[in-house]
Amino acid sequence: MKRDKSFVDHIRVHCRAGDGGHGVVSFRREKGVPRGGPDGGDGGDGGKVILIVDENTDNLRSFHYDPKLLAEDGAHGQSYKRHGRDGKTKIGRVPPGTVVYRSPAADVSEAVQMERSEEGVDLVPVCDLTEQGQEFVLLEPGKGGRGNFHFRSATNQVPQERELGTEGDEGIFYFELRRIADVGLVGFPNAGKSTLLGKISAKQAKVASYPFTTLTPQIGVVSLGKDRCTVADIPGLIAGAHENRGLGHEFLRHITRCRVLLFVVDMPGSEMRDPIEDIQTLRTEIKMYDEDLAKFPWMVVANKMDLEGAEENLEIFKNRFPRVPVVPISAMEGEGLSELKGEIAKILESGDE
Ligand SMILES: Nc1nc2c(ncn2[C@@H]2O[C@H](COP(=O)(O)OP(=O)(O)OP(=O)(O)O)[C@@H](O)[C@H]2O)c(=O)[nH]1
Ligand SMILES: [Mg+2]
Repeated sequence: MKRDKSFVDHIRVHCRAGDGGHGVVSFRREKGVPRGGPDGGDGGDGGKVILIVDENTDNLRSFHYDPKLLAEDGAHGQSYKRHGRDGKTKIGRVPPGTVVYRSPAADVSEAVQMERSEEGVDLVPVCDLTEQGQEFVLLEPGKGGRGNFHFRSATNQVPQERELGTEGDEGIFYFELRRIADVGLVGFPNAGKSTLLGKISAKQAKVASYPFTTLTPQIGVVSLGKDRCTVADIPGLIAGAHENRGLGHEFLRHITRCRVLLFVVDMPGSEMRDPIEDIQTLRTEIKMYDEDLAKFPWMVVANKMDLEGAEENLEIFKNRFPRVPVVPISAMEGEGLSELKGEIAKILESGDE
């Protein structure tokens, strides 16, 4: 697992609920009473760590600057049976679509070591925060201990006992933003993804960018008859992406945040590019990165059908991959786009169930 400070859609956060305050041993002091009864108060409870979904927060940037959620400890008890103050709850505001994982690491340095290790980190999914206002208690706090006032009895007027507060839960978590669009356009540089998105995006609907990373995938709204969907233009992948070549992991992470994948290939190809090889490389990259990602519904968009050699290559391609759905288009000339939208609607429906 890689982390780069410029990417704030994926971040390690050190979280700690507050410890409970200790109960105390104390005895009343009053004029004329040489030895008063026990009056040691209880410690306060620690503060919880809570995550709240807030749609006004559209990224995890605040955690980039301050990757911690540390709640306050409960205060210790005091004499006169005074209860220690409870620690304040720490609230983290996250955008809808935040998925939280817990690392087995006990502290930040161990987590960093695990990230760098060959085996990677076995993260445990903790919660998937989707609804505006949704709250999730990430960490439970420690309880305050009882003061000696509680330990008085008929036989023991001067109890020296008290309880210590318990420790709050602590851990290393990863917050990740999920789902940037319904459909992801995947392909090598220059395949025509941006051209295609420009052509199929609804004219009025503003094509929003997704500004949370340096890669800035563009998101377009595409109308499909009475439905609409969002389509993300993910910058071109290159071979070796799963090993993180050319920011590969960042591309691939965006891809995991779509529901279905459209592989855009340059069908006429060139001396450098062969559509069959391209698809094989792209599929391999995806599979090597994440087996689950390889199971996403997908199809091929055969682009640049207006160019010479495209038809012949398309035949060869279909023979080579008889079971892969292929839609031939020319993004530039606007050919085949309504057929393509029909296929997008179908594949989205199939992935719906
Ligand atoms: N002839 C022809 N050229 C096309 C077609 N679609 C795109 N192009 C051209 O191919 C080049 C690359 O198109 P882009 O849309 O920028 O490609 P891209 O996949 O977004 O590339 P990256 O952003 O680098 O990954 C541009 O010069 C386009 O004009 C097409 O259908 N036919
Ligand atoms: Mg582009």
